[in-house]
Amino acid sequence: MSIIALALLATACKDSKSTTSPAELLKQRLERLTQKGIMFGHQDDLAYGVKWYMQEGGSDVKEVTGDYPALYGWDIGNIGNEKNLDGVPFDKMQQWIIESHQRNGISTISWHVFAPDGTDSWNTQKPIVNEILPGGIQHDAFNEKLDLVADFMKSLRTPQGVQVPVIFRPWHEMNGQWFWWGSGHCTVDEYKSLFKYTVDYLKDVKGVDNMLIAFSPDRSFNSIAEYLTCYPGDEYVDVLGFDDYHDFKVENGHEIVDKKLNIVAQIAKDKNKIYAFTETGYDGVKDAKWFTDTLLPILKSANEIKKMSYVMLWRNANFDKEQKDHYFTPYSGHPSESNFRKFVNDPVILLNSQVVFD
Ligand code: BMA
Repeated sequence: MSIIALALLATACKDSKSTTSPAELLKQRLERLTQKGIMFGHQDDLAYGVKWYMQEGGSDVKEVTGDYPALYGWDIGNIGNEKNLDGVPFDKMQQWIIESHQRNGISTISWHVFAPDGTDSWNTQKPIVNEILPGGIQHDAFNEKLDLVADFMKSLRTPQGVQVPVIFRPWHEMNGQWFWWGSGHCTVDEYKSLFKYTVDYLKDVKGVDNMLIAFSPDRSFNSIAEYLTCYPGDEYVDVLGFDDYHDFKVENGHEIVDKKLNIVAQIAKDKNKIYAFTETGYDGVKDAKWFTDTLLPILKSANEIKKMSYVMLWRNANFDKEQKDHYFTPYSGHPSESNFRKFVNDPVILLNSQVVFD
């Protein structure tokens, strides 16, 4: 090879290295980690738990298992204010995302959106989606919300200036009827436009390059085609997800969830995408063997089709502040504590210390 060719090759290698975005690096890391196991995640894990509130170092998962989760969920609903919709201060959320990244944890961010006119996510009285899309009366104000989201994403930087990559999961559970972007409150085309607009605006207009994008329908699908009804396209989605709580409460729930997660695994395999069980849990963990006897076999069954990236349990609402059965991982003293330890000790489940050396 001539000197010139070598120099060109060196430049090309250098360029490709310098242009790898934080999001792309996270994608590569997630792909590597699927070979190790399924990361365990928990919403708001560091912010509060069943019996504690906003204490540095707090984590119900750590209290019970001795280790932090590998993945954390956060929600930016109410962005632009001091605290999110569940009382988590945005500056603390930012700090926890950075700190957990520094110990190799990964964060995913959902968004229970308040429309610019104040309409909360669950208020489906009037159509909002067409009002925030281009041409709609709330469009400019919606862009300002997206500006806030972009600022938050960009603010995720270590003291050394390293950008922290996250998995952003906008417009989730669109096939349920409870959110104003959900089924029956906008058309499928409007939904797809909204999803694409959000991603394009954040990435192309605002230059956010530290987020992967997750697509997360709820349980209302029974086939690949149904799952993909609102899918905005391969170029818009990095992580295929699925949220399901309700199916666990019906007869044969185990088999129903198993079938649905297998569908997601199959699509991920066909599309060569990362996939995850993006939200689940059994409120109050009322079955003391739920983790090993219900959840684990479902995860393993999907994992046979294609290796899964993570499973995330929803938040542990604080007993003093909220309803008393809205928690999804056991706390110290809970009847399912030892079962949960058994679950996380299964070789396929990864906690924080198992994702350190990847
Ligand atoms: C729901 C509940 C609500 C919460 C919302 C956003 O599932 O936990 O209490 O406000 O998520 O986190």
